[in-house]
Amino acid sequence: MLRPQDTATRDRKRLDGLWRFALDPAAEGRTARWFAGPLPRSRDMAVPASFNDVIADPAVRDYFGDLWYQNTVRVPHGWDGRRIVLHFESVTHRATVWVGDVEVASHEGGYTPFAADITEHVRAGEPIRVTVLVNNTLSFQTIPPGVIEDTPAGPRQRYWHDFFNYAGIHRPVWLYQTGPVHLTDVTVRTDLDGATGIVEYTSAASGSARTHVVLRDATGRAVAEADGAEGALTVENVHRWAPGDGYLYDLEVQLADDTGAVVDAYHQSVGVRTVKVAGNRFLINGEPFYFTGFGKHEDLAVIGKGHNDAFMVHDFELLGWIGANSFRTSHYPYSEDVLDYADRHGIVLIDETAAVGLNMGLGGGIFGAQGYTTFSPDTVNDVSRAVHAQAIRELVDRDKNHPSVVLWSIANEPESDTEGAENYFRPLFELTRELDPTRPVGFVNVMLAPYGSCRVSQFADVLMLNRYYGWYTHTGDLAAAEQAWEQELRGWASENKPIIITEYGADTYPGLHSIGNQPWTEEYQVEYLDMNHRVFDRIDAVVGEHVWNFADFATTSGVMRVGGNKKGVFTRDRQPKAAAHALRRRWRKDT
Ligand code: GCB
Repeated sequence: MLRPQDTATRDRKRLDGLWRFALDPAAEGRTARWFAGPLPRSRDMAVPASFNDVIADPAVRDYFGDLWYQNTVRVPHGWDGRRIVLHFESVTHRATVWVGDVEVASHEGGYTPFAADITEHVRAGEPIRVTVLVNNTLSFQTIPPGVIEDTPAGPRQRYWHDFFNYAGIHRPVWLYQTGPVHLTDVTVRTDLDGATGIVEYTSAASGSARTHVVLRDATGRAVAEADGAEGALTVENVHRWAPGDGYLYDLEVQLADDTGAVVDAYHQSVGVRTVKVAGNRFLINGEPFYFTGFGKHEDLAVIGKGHNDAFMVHDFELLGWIGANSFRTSHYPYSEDVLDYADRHGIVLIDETAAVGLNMGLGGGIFGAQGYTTFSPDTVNDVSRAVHAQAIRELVDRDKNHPSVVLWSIANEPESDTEGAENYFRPLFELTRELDPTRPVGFVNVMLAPYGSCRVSQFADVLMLNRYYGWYTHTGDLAAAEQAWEQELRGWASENKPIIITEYGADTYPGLHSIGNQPWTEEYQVEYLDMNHRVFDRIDAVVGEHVWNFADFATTSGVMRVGGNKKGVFTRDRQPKAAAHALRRRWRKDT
């Protein structure tokens, strides 16, 4: 799906701002046709934002079920005769959309875009009522999974992931126009032959038209051109996209009618680079790459998972300050603005689906919901896998052209030591490779499936390990942790695959100090990270270290969490803990 753009032939209008908003605890709105008029009992809600923390009411914060958004917007008067599309970058976790009284779209999955051609239902220059029914419940057949339990106090939403179940319209909403004959897809794949860059492209259009492409460098100079819906362009003395050097070419794809008039134009940025796994090395442009950085979250005070440009830029500034060259979009696809920014600034991404918490073994202590079998006909089953497969398709479709994305992570910490897990994951790895043969594929392994017992890592090109030696085990005893960790890691290293430590971290209450290395203090976080780094530096197969987490973040309440998950190296409002300075000394060669 092409992201809306302003081009020579296309215009877009952003529908962000204040929308009307109403909860629907009795799930009556659909039958009562709330979309057919002004939403009853509505209040204001900001878009984009999670609704949960905007309103000062715990019942709203923890609400699960149906909820409604509505806005009245005017279709630009100049769009007469054009094809008009309504596009949502993400609505969490599912949505049904009406324009006026007509249902125009339905989408499952909270982190990927969807759109509806609404040409027939609107007129240029006139207002339209856009109503969105959002539902934020999680079940065994959703990604991520959850369950609604009947308790003596009433139904409760449980889930097995350690971040707050923020929901709502999280990213921009657009109206845009194209001509009736328009591009529907563009795919680019790049390669290098010495100093020559190769850009293979494929485009798809809604009708018959002639396709012409022009590749321009960053100064706007045309460096290659071709005719045809697909082909390969070569660029002599190519400026490669590389970590720290987000050099982008611009591929303009044009459709022309019989008279030669351009009827559609779309711009696809292109970073020319290669990614490959060779033995235990991770190669970008043929050079071994070592990942430094974090697992992050889309998580902010008040707006929750709502996208915010100022915080996005600030987070990337902090990544630069600390010397991080990469991060993982834990635990779901991030805003496309983040992906674009990473492309432009040469930040490397591990791109993850929202398949987090496919592991009922993680119930104990943190998440509450216990006593379930992960893979079974009544829990995570074939239907769940089909939903997971669709989430992978939508992720690859959305992010396939981003040079920053070097590795797909198809799940975080699923159960992976059982036959059920092996059967569940085999086809999902095959699917991902089929969708994108150019990038390595992996998943993130959990401590409950240590070296020797994991049955899913056999499918992965890269081993991604989350380990908390010195935190969840050997708590406070870093010497014992160091031994145990090294022993396990040496086992994994014998598999001759690159290993990225995708999580290691210690909860740290900012301002808490001790001489005696007490867990939760700033000193302990520094010592804990140092211990991990000693282990990594002794093992050649380790090609990356992503600290958990970039910043403190909101999660479900529980005795293991003090005001959220405090493993951030920065606080939730982005102030550095002592560990941030320590990491900066390790990661920035120039300090
Ligand atoms: C993990 C999870 C992450 C949690 C983290 C923790 O293994 O992948 O989502 O937040 O541990 O802090 O426990």
